[in-house]
Amino acid sequence: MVMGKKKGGKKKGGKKVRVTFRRNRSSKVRDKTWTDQAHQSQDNEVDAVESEQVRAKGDLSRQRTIIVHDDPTLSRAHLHTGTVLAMRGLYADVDDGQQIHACTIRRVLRTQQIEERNPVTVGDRVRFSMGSSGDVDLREGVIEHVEPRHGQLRRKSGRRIHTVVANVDQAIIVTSAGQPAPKPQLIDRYIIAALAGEIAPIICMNKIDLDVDGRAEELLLRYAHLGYDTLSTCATTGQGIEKLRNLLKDKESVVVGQSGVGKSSLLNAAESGLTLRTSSVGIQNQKGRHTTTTASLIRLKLGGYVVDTPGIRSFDISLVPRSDYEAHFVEFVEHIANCRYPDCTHTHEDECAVKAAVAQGLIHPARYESYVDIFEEPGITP
Ligand SMILES: Nc1nc2c(ncn2[C@@H]2O[C@H](COP(=O)(O)OP(=O)(O)O)[C@@H](O)[C@H]2O)c(=O)[nH]1
Ligand SMILES: [Mg+2]
Ligand SMILES: [Zn+2]
Repeated sequence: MVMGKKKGGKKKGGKKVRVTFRRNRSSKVRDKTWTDQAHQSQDNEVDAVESEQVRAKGDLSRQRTIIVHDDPTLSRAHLHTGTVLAMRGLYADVDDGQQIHACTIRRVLRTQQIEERNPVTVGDRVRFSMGSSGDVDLREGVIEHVEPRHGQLRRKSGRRIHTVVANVDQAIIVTSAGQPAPKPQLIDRYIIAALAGEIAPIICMNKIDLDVDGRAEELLLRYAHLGYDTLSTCATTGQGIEKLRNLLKDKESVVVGQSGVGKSSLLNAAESGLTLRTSSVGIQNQKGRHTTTTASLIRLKLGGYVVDTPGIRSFDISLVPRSDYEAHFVEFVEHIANCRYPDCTHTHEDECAVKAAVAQGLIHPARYESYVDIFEEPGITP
């Protein structure tokens, strides 16, 4: 056990907490699995490391009571506060406002996180200790506590929950007019995930220079009509970058979207001096994923911060209850009450007011199709 020993004298301030441990958690197998996750991505896409295990029935078996030091006067006095900038394998880079510390995560905290489903992730506000005298490496911090979050973007990754980012106000959902071609359904998935995580979606159509037939602008307009903030940009010519800057200013944002749409290029264009790695289109289309591989938080000189994320090819939103999807298709909402069946899913039912609205041209057929596809297969993006 990692927990507790060194702080034996402070038990008075502790609180008893029931924690469920994974079976065989003390065996080497688990550690190996944990470490392996740092180097593998399971679902054939760029993936962050600090995914957490979703509890499967029978997967977790043992419960123990542990002491958690949660009395601020006793146990937090020695703790530092910081923000997680990036996750690197088993380490979190934590910025305390002055410098960046490589921190590990208290194992008992990880175990609690499995239960509470809140792993340490980019954007988290954390409290950490800097090694005590008994520690071998004094420069290494240990995250002891994660502050409650607002605005988080979560997805499913295999059997795990992957919290891509925490504590952001808005998600800039980037798509591109070409190379790669826009995937409207992926936009809708990101919108659902953002809204479910209490993040405001903004739709950005990048590589607008490749929009030869105006179809990308048309797609963007579809979202503008729904009331979303939209912008069309070209990272190479600077078109729309001023608007992007204004959107980012003094806000906490995450930039999401498929690999190769130009997320990193846009941020480089928006913030002078920023040099995020970008990929060449040629390499991008092959196997190369040599660019952004994990999410990273960047403080902006213009105010606020932004999290650049690796391209995620598909976005499994099965964490969001299916019955919530209708509420995240804003143009459906006014019709829902008129469906014949109160539990209408707007798929197979007759006398469905949403379907009627599609037929009347009040709802764009592509949005409706997207809804049905996502409803039927929340885990798969075609
Ligand atoms: N034509 C064009 N290419 C762009 C634009 N923005 C980015 N690119 C190119 O698209 C490729 C992928 O960009 P990158 O920023 O790495 O995409 P990311 O994976 O979303 O971060 C790079 O070769 C960029 O030079 C744009 O507005 N127009
Ligand atoms: Mg990138
Ligand atoms: Zn209906």
